[in-house]
Amino acid sequence: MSALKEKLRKKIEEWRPRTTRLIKEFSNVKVDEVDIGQIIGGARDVKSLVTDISYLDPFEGIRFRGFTIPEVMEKLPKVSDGEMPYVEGFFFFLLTGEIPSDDDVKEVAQEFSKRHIVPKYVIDILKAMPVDSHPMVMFSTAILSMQRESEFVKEYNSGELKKNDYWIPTYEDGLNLLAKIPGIAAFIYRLKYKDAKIIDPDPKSDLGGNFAKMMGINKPYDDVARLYFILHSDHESGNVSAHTGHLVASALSDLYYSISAMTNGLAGPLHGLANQEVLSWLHEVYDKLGGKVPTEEEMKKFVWDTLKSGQVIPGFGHAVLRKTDPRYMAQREFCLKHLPDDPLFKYVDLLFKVVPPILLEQGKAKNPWPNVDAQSGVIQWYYGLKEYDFYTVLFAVGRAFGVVANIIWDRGLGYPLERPKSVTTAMLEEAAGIKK
Ligand code: CMX
Repeated sequence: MSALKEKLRKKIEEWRPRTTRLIKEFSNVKVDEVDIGQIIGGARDVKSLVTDISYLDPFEGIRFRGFTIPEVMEKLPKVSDGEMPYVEGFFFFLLTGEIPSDDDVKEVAQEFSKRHIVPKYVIDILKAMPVDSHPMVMFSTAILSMQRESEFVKEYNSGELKKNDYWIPTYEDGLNLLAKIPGIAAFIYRLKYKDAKIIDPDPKSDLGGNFAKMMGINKPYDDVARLYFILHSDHESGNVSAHTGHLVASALSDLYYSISAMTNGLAGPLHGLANQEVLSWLHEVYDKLGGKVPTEEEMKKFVWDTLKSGQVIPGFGHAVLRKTDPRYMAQREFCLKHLPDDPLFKYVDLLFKVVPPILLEQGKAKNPWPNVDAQSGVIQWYYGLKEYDFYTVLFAVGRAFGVVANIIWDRGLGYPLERPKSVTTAMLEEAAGIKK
């Protein structure tokens, strides 16, 4: 057993009695109430999920295993010739809650390296897909096609697998999958946009460095990849992608089904696709103004025109956050350091100034501040990744690290099938005292 798996076994076994005790002795304790607004309104704020991997405070933003983004960036082991932590170390941290040593990072890197080869049939499937397939469809299909590899399914079907051990083959599926998805993403990119000129992986390089190499983008894109995957990894469990992954896995569907489903949830314009939408929206302004940086007044007019046409301003607002997303701020800091004079960053910077007061004046959005998606595309664009319908695939690679870690723990703690109750409209009317 690898050191990480052994550590995880110990942690899960130590943690399990806490969950068991809560369910056995305190099942009837109320932690929340639900009103009609929440039932019709997408279960907003209903406390009905549990995860110890990240927590999202509406005003502070995300904490991964108790640490803010700046703390994670400061504490985790960094690549010697870069500014960002290893994704491998970050995954160790998500799984265990411990800051990894250099040896821990090395072990995860070795695990990924020995599992990185993408089966040939996946390559054939991707090549056979219509050229205008969205990269998210290709990514999700590639993941789903590998379901036949599932160790969980093999062990479950053997009839020998005990419930307390469900997490073990899930862990194997998780590592197998995470090791392959950066290569699958890069393959899709090169196939679709670079005349199928595929670049071989460098299994000796860390995950971020290898990804940059396979994408064919020079330094510091390796650091951009590390930053991007870490920031997008987890945002507690209620967001559409994480929740979908958890929900599908709760039926004991394996990780290939769950992560493919997670990807499909992420592909919506109100969620991960917003980063693509931000860039296409910014380019509308860019083209209209012939590339010149708009004045504040011109930008305000563009924002109002978008709102008046009934569209949302992509990259702004959030279902939980009530302040500027710290993931936005981390990327903004990166931009201020590495691309302060980039014209598109100037657009984004201007939007940061003009959009919140306009959304406040319009009075609909509960949170007028920017989210992660408002800032991420501009960095990709700057480093030459200009095909913005690919951006959500990058988000999905990152999100998979968080969702895999969560599902391994779900299985370790024996969380059951998810099955909320629905009611009819007539029942709600009756509860509201509406007379027919
Ligand atoms: N532009 C215009 N209107 C907005 C808005 C925005 N950026 N954000 C919210 N609103 C509107 C909503 O559409 C809603 O309008 P209606 O009452 O007419 O339906 C109203 O304000 C209230 O919405 P809310 O409670 O503030 O927001 P929700 O929790 O319903 O939705 C979100 C959250 C993110 C979907 C929404 O803010 C939005 O559509 N933002 C733009 C898309 C975006 O950036 N998504 C990415 C989020 C981060 C991620 O998951 O990747």
